Amino acid sequence: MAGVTGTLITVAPTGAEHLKADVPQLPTTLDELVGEAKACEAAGASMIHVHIRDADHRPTLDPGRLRDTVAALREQTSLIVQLSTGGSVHDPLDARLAVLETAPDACSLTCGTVNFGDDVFANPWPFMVELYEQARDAQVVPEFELFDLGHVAALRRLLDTCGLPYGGRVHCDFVLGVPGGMPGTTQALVAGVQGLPPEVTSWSATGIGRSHLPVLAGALSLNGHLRVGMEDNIIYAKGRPVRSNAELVERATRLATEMQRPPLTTAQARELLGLPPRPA
Ligand code: KMH
Ligand code: ZN
Repeated sequence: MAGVTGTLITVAPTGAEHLKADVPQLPTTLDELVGEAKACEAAGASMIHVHIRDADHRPTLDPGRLRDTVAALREQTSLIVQLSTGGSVHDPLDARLAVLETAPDACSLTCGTVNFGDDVFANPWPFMVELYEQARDAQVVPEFELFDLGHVAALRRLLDTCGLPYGGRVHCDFVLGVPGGMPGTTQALVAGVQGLPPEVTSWSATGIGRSHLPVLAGALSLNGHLRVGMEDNIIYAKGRPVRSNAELVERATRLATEMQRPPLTTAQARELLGLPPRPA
């Protein structure tokens, strides 16, 4: 996009899949999440993709907790706050829509149903349209999540049906390597990028698990933006677990900088996504 050069780094610190008992360093409390968010902003992230947990560290879409989380992140960071409307595979569609009532800057919007390991991540067409329209009414910028090549075609249909989202920009994120979706390969990423509608103004990519680094490298070489974080990957290197989200952001910053596309500031990222400047 003219005027904004550099790399948008999104951090997805928690997700809905890993268990705290298995991954104690996963940020599941509000304090842990805000601490990680601050460290990730200092390391080069400009957007945070947020899933929250309840007092027992289980995924929740509780509106009160979501509101408190948005408020705390706004107060203590200048990160763009993107709430997940995907939740966990067990969340009902109405609870996922209600996320928009908690006043985030941005939200995820997955462009179709996909097998998700042994489960199904349901995103029926009428739900996608409803989420799209409610996000526009609430002045929330959607990020279109593309887990499969069919999702790229569904994004085309969504833009034809509903027009441009709030902010007038179209940003999407490839999530590759979910068992059931597109594989985490450069070939799959290239196929996805080649199929993007011309209205798309920016895209990022993330690879699940062992595809994290190959997808990151592929995205950088294709001029894409990056998403990293423990939602997607808990192994830093062979035999070495991730210690914190910040170290994944630090690595992405190093690689993007070497590729002559250093991280965007949060103000630049807001411009890229069509968000108004943060109130002073
Ligand atoms: N947890 C996955 C079932 C999103 O955040 O919008 C869905 C997901 C996508 O993580
Ligand atoms: Zn997510």
